[in-house]
Amino acid sequence: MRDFLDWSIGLHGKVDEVNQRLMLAIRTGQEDLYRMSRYTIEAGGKRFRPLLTILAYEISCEEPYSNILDLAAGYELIHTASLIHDDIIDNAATRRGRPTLNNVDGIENAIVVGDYLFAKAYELGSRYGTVVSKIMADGSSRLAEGQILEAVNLGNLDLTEETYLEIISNKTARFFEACALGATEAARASKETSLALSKFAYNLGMAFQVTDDILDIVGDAGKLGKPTFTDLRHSAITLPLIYTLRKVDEEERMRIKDKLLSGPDDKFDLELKNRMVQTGAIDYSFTVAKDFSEQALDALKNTGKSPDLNLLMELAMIVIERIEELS
Ligand code: GRG
Repeated sequence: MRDFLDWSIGLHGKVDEVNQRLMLAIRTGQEDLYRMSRYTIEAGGKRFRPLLTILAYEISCEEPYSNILDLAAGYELIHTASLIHDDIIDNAATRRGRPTLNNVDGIENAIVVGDYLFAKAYELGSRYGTVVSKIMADGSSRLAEGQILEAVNLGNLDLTEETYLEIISNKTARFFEACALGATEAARASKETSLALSKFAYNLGMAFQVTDDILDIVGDAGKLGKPTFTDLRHSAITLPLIYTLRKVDEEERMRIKDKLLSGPDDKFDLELKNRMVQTGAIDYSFTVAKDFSEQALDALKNTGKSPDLNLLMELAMIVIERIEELS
């Protein structure tokens, strides 16, 4: 079975070029701002969004991918800014296998670094014209909408699967979609190509986020580079919990609710994880993730054949195979 690292081996050159653009974009004479910005950029990450942007561009036109590197870097900057702000909100201690920026340089500085990266992202996006800038802005607005919809539903054990899907659609999938849409617009792709790639990216994002939520429960913290059970600790209601609550009786439901709202409890985390396995909640969530991955593959079925298309198709499979790899 191939994992994400195997998948990206042939793309290391592209990742290096994206990293160079990122370093150029964040350059500033304000040394502390530069150091803090570099800290988060150098922590790495999978660079999913820039790679998706580059591959979508290459599939859409014959131009060299160097044309799209700034946009790819712009998307990564928005993503990184959102992670910095997310870590502040969650008071998270580690990210990408390192102490978070809020942990190292304090919340006040981390807020500003997030804002700075966000501003620099738009500087890069603006090089591609107003339509691409608007696509970028729409993707970012959806991130904020998803984050707030999630926040106002923290601890809401009546959250429906439908609202959960709306949250992850906004906070993850729409941004993946924006990467593909920005790339196809910059490439002046046909409507069909643009639709196929954006549909692929959206469903990939959905599969990715459902998988992420499963891994938060069954994942191995060491392999993930971040702690597990963070959703439960922050009362974020995700699909495995929604399904479990549907399956248990009222008494157990009340007990889970009390326990979740009464603060961290390692023993209860493990107990709940076991219940999620027993009730079939993990299997069900996996089926949902798989369904999105299949829809992603389906979107590309009439797009022809090319090595880049094969890479995207493999990605849609690898995204859900992460569950075995990382748990
Ligand atoms: C508009 C900048 C901005 C912020 C809006 C805080 C916030 C409000 C949004 C955060 C939304 C959020 C945390 C979405 C989760 C997205 C996600 C799946 C993160 C993990 O992505 P990976 O696994 O991370 O690609 P790496 O580290 O590999 O890049």
